[in-house]
Amino acid sequence: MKIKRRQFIKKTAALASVYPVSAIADSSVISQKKSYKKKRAIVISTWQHGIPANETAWKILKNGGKAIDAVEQGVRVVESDPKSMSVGLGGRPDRDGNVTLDACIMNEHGDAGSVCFLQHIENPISVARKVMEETPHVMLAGKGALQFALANGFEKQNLLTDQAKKDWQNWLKENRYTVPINIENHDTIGTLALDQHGDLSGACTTSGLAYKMHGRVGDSPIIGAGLYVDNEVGAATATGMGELVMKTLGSFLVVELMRQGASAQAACEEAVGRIVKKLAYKNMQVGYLAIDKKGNHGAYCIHPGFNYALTRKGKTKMIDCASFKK
Ligand code: SD4
Repeated sequence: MKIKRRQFIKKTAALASVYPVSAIADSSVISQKKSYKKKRAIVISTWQHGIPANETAWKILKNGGKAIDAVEQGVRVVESDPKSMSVGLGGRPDRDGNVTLDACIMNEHGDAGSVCFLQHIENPISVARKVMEETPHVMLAGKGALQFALANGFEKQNLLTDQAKKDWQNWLKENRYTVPINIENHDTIGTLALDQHGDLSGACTTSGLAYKMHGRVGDSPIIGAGLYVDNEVGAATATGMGELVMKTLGSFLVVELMRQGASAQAACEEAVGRIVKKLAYKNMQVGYLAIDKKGNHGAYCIHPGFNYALTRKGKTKMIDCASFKK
């Protein structure tokens, strides 16, 4: 980073000796504006909490910011909202009362970063971004991920809110510690964005299935399962029962189908098709979201009930997703 900055300062100084600084600034603004006009930005996120995520992401996209910043900042809002009880602070705990978080992020270069089974950190997506940008690795887990976060200035905190604790204690009474597998106990946020430069990025973050077994990791931090981005083709993210998504490597599948010519919509439908053809899915929900390189979007899920937020030209709307089961 430092070397790049020094090189930049040197270069700018050299240019300034030939051109006045105002001329350099003006010409770069003009060339940026030209390229912005060529692409139509879009951001799309899972579920109702996709609205605040998209609104934050849009502020970045509309000013010509990068998709990677848009998706990170967007999902951070949801991670930090204690009322959103499936992500970050306030996320529902595992069946032993621990809030354990999974998150991953991918940029337009195909770089990826991920954390799983991370405790005590409100914004795992930003830890995942640091893993991507500042380590030679893709994924850090558990104590190692926490150690890395703390070493990078993230604060340790209690993520189990009073409400989540109360719900968990009630759940323990009624459910006698059995792992719940149904379509109602989850709500990950996955966000995909195409910026005005034509670049794609994605982020996915969750506290996973509520009352899962201690140590369970879902699809959301697994590159290719909960999220995949290929800047030549498109991006996809998943929500729902992670085990079904992992067994079919769903997000990678959606992107690969788009590479072979499927529309974003057809690719999501085919990826759901793989699940319902091969796996027991009766009470389990999975939903996919995808955007292609041109900003077309698609979505499909197994059961009715999945919805997503779409933002384009500054306008956000919620859309009910088409489903395999009617
Ligand atoms: C998981 N896929 O941990 C996540 C949960 C989820 O909507 O997406 N909920 O399996």
